[in-house]
Amino acid sequence: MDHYIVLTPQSSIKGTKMNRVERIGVSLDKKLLTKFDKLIGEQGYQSRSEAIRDLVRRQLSAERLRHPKSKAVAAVFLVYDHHSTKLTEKLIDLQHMHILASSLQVISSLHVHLDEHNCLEVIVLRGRVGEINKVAESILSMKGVKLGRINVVAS
Ligand code: NI
Repeated sequence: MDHYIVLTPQSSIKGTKMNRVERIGVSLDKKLLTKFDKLIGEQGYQSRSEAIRDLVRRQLSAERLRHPKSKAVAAVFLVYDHHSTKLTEKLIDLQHMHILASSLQVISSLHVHLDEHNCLEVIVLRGRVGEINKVAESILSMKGVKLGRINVVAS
C-alpha cells in the first residue's frame, strides 16, 4: 500500500515577503516509509515535511557544489603540532594573503590550544567552490597538519 506525504507550508516571519508554497504529494511503499520515519525520528525531526525539505535543500546544495564557479562558504578544520617548523607562520601568511582577495576571503578563524603540542584551527572561507577547494587542500597538505577536514556549503 502506498502512503501519501504532503509537504506543508513553511512558517513565515512577520513582515517579510512570504515565498509561495506549493503542496505536493509523494507516494511511498510502506517499507520505505517505515525506514524513513525511523531515520528522521532518530535525527529529531518533528515532521516528515521538514525532513523532506531538508533533503531537497541538501541535494540542491550538493548539486551547486559540483560546479567550481558556484559561490560557497567553507570551514576548514585542522589539527596540527605548533612545534612544526614554520607551520603556524605559514598558516597566518596564507590567511593574510587571502583577506583582501576579491574572489576568495578568509572571513574568520578560531584557534584552540588542545594540549601541550596540538592546536585546533578552524578557518572560514568564502568564495567560489573551485578556489575554496584549492586553498583548503593546500592548507591540509602542509607539513605538520595531522588531521584535516573541509566542510563546504553552497551560499
Ligand atoms: Ni595553539
